[in-house]
Amino acid sequence: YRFIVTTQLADFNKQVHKIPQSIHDISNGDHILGFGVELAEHHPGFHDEEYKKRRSYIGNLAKLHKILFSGEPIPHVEYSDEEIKIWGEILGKLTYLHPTHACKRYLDTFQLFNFVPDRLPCLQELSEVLMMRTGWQIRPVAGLLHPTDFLNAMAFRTFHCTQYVRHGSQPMYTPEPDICHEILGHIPLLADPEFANLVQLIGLASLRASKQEMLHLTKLYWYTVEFGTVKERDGVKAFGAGLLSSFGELQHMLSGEDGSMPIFEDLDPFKKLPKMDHKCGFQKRYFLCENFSDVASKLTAYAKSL
Ligand code: TIH
Ligand code: FE2
Repeated sequence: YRFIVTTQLADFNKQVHKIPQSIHDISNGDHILGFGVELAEHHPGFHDEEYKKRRSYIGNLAKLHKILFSGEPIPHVEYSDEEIKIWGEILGKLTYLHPTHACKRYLDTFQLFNFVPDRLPCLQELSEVLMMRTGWQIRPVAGLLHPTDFLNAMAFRTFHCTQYVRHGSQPMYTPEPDICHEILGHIPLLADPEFANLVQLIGLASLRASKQEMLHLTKLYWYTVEFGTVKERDGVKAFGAGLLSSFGELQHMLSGEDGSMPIFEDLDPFKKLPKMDHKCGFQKRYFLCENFSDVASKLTAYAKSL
């Protein structure tokens, strides 16, 4: 009997990754993808050695952080004047565009955080606000985390956030997440109970997902939490964090000011979704939802089918 159980388990573990039982089973440092310290050639910081050094310093702080073991707070980063200037510039531009481009629920939760241009908030204080409002917590990460770890952590209401600041040469769009994207894109809506549940749903569905299902869930995450749009009375609004944190992409969403008007489509979680791309600039298509409960019921239906 023991033999059978063990072999079955071994087979099972071959098909799917090891299922984490808690956030402690998920590493924030073992599977960093893409950029990390090795920036790709098209990255705005590719030729900037000082910038790369700064990122690896901040990234290493995140790697050393042990979540909740001994209740260790998220490492504090002393941001330079230049980094704070980039944050302030992004905040200023976005607060000008959000009233017309961001969804109502984002505008409401945004008010909870008194973001000011001359101070870059620390992740620890934001994590505490989320914990009080929705039971979510932030965990620092050195760069883009492997989707399996990233999605699995969402099952435990844990959101991995980068801590470095984007390169100053292109503040209005960066091809990868940075702390401005995390704070201005993700954090406010994670304080909204309905949205917070919807994000956790993707995480829960990912716990026992096969490789193929994981890729599909990553796309569902991508086209909702990162680049989702919603119909409101006065037009299409953004709820995806990749839109909300990028002045350039928000403008593109509504005006296609670069000459390429994006396509809007209904989201069908059972259909094959387009390949994800964030290295070639703005998205070419966005999925348009009715409201958060529409997104949640679509995701629930798909999760139940797994
Ligand atoms: N493009 C976003 C920004 O400029 O804020 C960051 C990213 C979100 C998702 C992928 S890259
Ligand atoms: Fe993101």
